[in-house]
Amino acid sequence: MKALPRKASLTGVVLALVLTTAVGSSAHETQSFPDHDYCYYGRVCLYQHHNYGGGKAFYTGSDADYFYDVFSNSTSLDNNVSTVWNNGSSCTVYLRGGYDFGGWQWATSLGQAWNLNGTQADDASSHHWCSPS
Ligand SMILES: [Ca+2]
Ligand SMILES: [Ca+2]
Repeated sequence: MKALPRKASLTGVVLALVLTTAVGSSAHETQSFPDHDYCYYGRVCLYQHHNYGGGKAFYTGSDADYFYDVFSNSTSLDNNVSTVWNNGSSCTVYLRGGYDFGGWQWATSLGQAWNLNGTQADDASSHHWCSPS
């Protein structure tokens, strides 16, 4: 993983990459679309390409299933996230490889942003605030 240049302090960086065997077999949640306007403070912001490129998607809370979610350019979000930026107000956000907070987890501390590579590249399917699930 490569940390992206950010204005915010990167102190207190905590990384927790834990591979788990559980990949959720979920009933997909009701379709919900994130607000695409801007990565306001308080949101976790996901991008289709590295370095905040391509489609954008912003969430204020946890999301158990990206199956029906789309970026601002209408591209599917599921298994297609390449940059994560935690612009939240209080917690680490945990990207998960599977639905319902299953599969691998990738911790992004407050103010931190990453280009996702390797196992995490184009594979995020849910995220949870403050704890892995
Ligand atoms: Ca969703
Ligand atoms: Ca996935």
